[in-house]
Amino acid sequence: MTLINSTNQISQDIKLRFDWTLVEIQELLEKPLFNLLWEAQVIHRKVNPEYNVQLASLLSVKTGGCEEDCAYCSQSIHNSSDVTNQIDYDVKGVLNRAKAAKQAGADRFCMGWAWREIRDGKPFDSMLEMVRGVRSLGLEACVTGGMLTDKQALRLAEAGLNAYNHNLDTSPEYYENIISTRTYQERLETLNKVRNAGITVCCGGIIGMGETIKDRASLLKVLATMNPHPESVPINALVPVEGTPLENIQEVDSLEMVRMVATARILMPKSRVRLSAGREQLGKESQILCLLAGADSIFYGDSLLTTSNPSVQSDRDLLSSAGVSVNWDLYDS
Ligand code: SAM
Ligand code: DTB
Ligand code: SF4
Repeated sequence: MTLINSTNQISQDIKLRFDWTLVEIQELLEKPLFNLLWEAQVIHRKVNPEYNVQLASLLSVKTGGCEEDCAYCSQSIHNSSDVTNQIDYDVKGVLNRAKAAKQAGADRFCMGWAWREIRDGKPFDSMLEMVRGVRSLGLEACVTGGMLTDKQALRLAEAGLNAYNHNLDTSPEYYENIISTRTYQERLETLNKVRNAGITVCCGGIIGMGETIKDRASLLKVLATMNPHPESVPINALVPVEGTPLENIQEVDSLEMVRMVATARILMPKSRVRLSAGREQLGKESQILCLLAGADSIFYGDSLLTTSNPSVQSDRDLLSSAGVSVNWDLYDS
């Protein structure tokens, strides 16, 4: 008999695979729901027996005016969404927001720039200062700012950046229906630069953009065959924004999110699976199913980048009602 006496040992027993096939992944996504939930939960309980949930707060440091044509995005100059009411933040403003996020209980602070790519110069120097400042507050720092060079990735790593978010968004096959100004290959190259600089990779996608189940499986296959797996995998449901080509698309069924999260947990057992945009449309019960099935992080705070998120209070209530362990001592009451 093998005695397993620590969480670490239990999670060491989980064998990671990097050779998942499209058929296997689609079969998981389409399994009878209870069987899928059971399979995901067995793994989730092993890797996260206390059901800890990482709270990540998000701030749009530079909003709007982006040259890319992502069909879902309010910040693209190709779309007519009105995001002009948001301010651009300086270093002090960002660090004030990071402090407030920490006081509200966040563990991670994610900063977004609506850029096609990072360019050297004052805004990049400020980004580095923001990263150093966020780290010195004792928070994990994550940045999303489009494509970057090897040298910029190394400078971000030196500043202490923990993670860089760059999503693949959808399958390679469906991608051209969503974005034409940047290729899938360019996205993969950006992810490699991040990885080579020693920064952890935060990479996921969006469901509800008109893709098929096979497309979802194909996106997950790209992620789950990366070696190592992305350390964090944000799963977003489309937030339909007025002025974007996807504004009137039919809302995705909440159980589709549950299936996506559960499958991601099975494929990438040790990655953080973040239940990301679209939680307002989900409802309490589906969110709880996602937390049960494998989500171990949420975006926490009243807003995402340009759209709203469940309120801090409703998230505290959600986590309490699920009995999910969060380090409550961190919270301002
Ligand atoms: N410009 C950078 C980039 O594209 O990498 C950073 C910001 S971008 C807004 C970050 C990610 O947010 C996108 O890749 C997409 O997956 C997600 N996102 C943006 N708008 C969304 C929406 N309306 N609904 C769901 N997810 C969205
Ligand atoms: C991610 O995958 N989702 C976040 C974060 N990474 C940067 C962004 C969600 C944006 C939702 C739409 C908005 O608020 O503009
Ligand atoms: Fe620009 Fe990022 Fe929005 Fe695409 S998702 S338009 S790259 S801000």
